[in-house]
Amino acid sequence: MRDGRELLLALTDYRQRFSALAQGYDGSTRRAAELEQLMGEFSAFVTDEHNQGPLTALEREGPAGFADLVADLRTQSARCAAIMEKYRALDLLDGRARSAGYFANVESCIEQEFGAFELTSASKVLLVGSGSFPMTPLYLAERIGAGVVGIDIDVEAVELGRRVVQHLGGGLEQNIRLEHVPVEALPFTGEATHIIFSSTVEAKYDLLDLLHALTRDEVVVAMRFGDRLKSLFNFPMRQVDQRKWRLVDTIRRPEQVFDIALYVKA
Ligand SMILES: C[S@+](CC[C@@H](N)C(=O)[O-])C[C@H]1O[C@@H](n2cnc3c(N)ncnc32)[C@H](O)[C@@H]1O
Repeated sequence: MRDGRELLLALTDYRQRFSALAQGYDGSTRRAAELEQLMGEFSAFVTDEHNQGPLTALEREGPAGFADLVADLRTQSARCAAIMEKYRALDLLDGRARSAGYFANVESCIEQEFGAFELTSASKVLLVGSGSFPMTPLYLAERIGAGVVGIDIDVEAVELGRRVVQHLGGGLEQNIRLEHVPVEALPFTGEATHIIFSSTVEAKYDLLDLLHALTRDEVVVAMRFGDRLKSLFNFPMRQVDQRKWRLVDTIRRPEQVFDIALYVKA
């Protein structure tokens, strides 16, 4: 097991490597293998409970600059998660990867995502942070037949995402729409039966607050998040305004990089 000092060195090293890879993105897949390797290592790191003790000790001790290091590591790793999807999209579009198999790593999540609030082909799902490789919309459209609108603040992600959906074909494009539009300007927000927030969307709790006035009374929200060790990679769970939203379930997934909190209107 690492001690606090070793953990601090490991976090500093991860931040440096993520930051260099994020800055090095140039629209090509030159550094894709390097990033994939780092992301695999970091995912194992944030799901290894042995690292929790030293992290808690460090948080208690609070060495100079530690809070900034953690916040920056989260920002840089989130940027890299988005870049990973760009690499996947570019690989697929350039014929370097097969489409099958891409659904596999998110299936375990999506199947459990809404707990008792099941999705059907009549569901209308809004995904905030759809990314360049929109795995969640693809899965929901393909397996459940639900209609999905994904939005993203990154215009390149929306464009790549649209090309991926088009490329995969099979009628998926009829059920999936990807937009570079804020939630408050999207008419679909008022129709959605289910909303999913990607875990690496920093503004997700501010947006949830905003969405209360814009959504149907019976809407169910799945908030992907990561606390404790997982908050090195994910934006953590926050208190919500209890006059607006009620936490009805928390789905913990020890082996996966993020967990899911389910909210309904209070
Ligand atoms: C890498 S994940 C995408 C996960 C997704 N591909 C899926 O299918 O589950 C996060 C995405 O959220 C986007 N994002 C971050 N902040 C956002 C915001 N405030 N509104 C919309 N999208 C945001 C990022 O640009 C990034 O593409």
